[in-house]
Parts: sequence; structure tokens; C-alpha cells
Amino acid sequence: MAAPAQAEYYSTSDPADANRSLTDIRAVRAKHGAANVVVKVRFQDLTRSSAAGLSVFIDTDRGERGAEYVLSSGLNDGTDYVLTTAAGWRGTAERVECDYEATYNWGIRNSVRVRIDRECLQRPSAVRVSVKMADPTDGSTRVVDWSPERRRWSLPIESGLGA
Ligand SMILES: [Ca+2]
Ligand SMILES: [Ca+2]
Repeated sequence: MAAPAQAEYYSTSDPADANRSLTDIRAVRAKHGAANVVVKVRFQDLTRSSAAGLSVFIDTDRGERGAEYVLSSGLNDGTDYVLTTAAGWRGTAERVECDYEATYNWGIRNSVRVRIDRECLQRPSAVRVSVKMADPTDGSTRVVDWSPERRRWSLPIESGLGA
């Protein structure tokens, strides 16, 4: 008998290594279910007036260098977010028209939850994720924090039944 399929998870903590920014990344969790990829990023302190930005890179093709998709978002109240294809480690101007959303938990939970329908990603069997915070989003004095490391991927997360 086959074992029941499970949603596959990835979870890591991140050190307090970017403490010149309130949005120092402290944890990343990801879940790859039958329908969605969900990535949750927890920060030291997420405020509605944040000037920082977040990039959630998604790898769906290990044979191609860098990311295939990136969700880019601000972290302030009222921010926009967009899912585009990626070339290497940069987003392109090519928006992916599909079902995805980002939700922001300012205050106690200090987290952002990104949900991307697997159809957006052409239903990959596995994904890897990498998360980058930049505060502010550009400029010479910005603070940058990556998880797990700069331009490094999580372990592969295979699709399961949950999410
Ligand atoms: Ca950190
Ligand atoms: Ca890739």
C-alpha cells in the first residue's frame, strides 16, 4: 500500500542579522500543496509605514540558473504586489495573469503570506524558494536580508495534497 501523500513543507529560521532594518527576516515557511504554493515570511517588526520591499523568488526549473518567477511587493499598508516571470535573479516586465495574493499581518504577527496557485507556475512537481528583503527598496544605504542566503535556494519542496 502506498503511503498517503503529504503536503510538503519547508521551514527555516533566520538570524537577527539585519537589525538596522525593522523588517529583518526572522523566519520563512513554505508549503507546496496540490493547488497552491504558500510562503510565509516573518519579520522582526512589520509596520504599516515600512519603506521596505520583499521579493519571493520561485525556482521551478533547476536546470535554468536563478528563478523562474518572482513575487515583488512593498511592505506598507496599501502596497501593490505583482507576480512576474524572472530571468536569473531579476523579475521581468512579464506579469503572470493568474490567481495569487499577498496578505499582510502588521503588528503582532509581523508576517506576510504569499499564496500562488500552482497554475501560475505551470504546475511544477517541486519548487525551491528564496526570499529577499530590501529596506528601503533601493538606494545606497539600503539594508538587504536574504533567506536562506543571498541567491541560495531552500531545499526542494514537492507538491502534496494540502494547501
Ligand atoms: Ca535575518
Ligand atoms: Ca531555475
